[in-house]
Amino acid sequence: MSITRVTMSLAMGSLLTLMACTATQLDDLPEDGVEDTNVVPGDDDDDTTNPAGDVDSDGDGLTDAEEDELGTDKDNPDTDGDGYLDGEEVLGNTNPNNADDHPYQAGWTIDACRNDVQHEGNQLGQVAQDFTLLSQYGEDVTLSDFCDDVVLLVGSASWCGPCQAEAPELAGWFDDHEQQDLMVITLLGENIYGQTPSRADLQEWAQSFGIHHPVLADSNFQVTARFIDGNQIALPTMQLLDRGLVIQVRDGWVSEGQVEQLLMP
Ligand SMILES: [Ca+2]
Ligand SMILES: [Ca+2]
Ligand SMILES: [Ca+2]
Ligand SMILES: [Ca+2]
Repeated sequence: MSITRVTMSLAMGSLLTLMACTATQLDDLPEDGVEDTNVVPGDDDDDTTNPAGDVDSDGDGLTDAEEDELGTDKDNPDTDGDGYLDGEEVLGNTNPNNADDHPYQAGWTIDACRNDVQHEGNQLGQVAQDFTLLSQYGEDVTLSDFCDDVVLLVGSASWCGPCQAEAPELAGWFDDHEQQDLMVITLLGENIYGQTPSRADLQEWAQSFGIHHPVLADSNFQVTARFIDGNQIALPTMQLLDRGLVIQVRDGWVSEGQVEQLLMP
């Protein structure tokens, strides 16, 4: 219980700092021409005459008025009890009223377009079909969450030598380009015994190769196979999706140069 409290107060502290910075930097010019010296978290107006107009009773980064609109509890900083503050969830594009929907532990950014993606199919030029699979953190990861990223999907298996050989290089691509909105997703179809990977198998793969991107259990290669013509899968497979999840390379070889080209503004 004490650990939970410490974590909560730390998270709250950093969120409040963030909110305060945002308010200071993004405020519109004050109507009365006097800069608001009374900037508090959740106070996004510039008046000094009515600072109580935007009260944040529970200190979660959302004003009481905003919480009324969202249907969250203005006296509870974490309405759905998933460990993430209401304000933190709104900033992170997750639902503060649904405990199953929350930011990723690893900090992978969830894009605002996640609920607006129109999935088409798995051919070149189409918006890839969605999937949700277990990650090395024991969480479900959904492709749509990265709708505003360039996404590289890599089909692999624990027993696959060439997959092992390229894994550290791909881990480096992600680390080098994460800030430019690259997401690399490893789809692990089987463990070394040819079985569906457990969470421990996913963790082992990630730790062995210094991977910070999602490593997902793709039971029986179900997602990997969507992009393959015929019955034979030659591992590793690579699919490159542009922003909007539009398929640019389907079951082909992808170079870092190709990835960088898509990342260019
Ligand atoms: Ca609040
Ligand atoms: Ca609240
Ligand atoms: Ca929450
Ligand atoms: Ca939630």
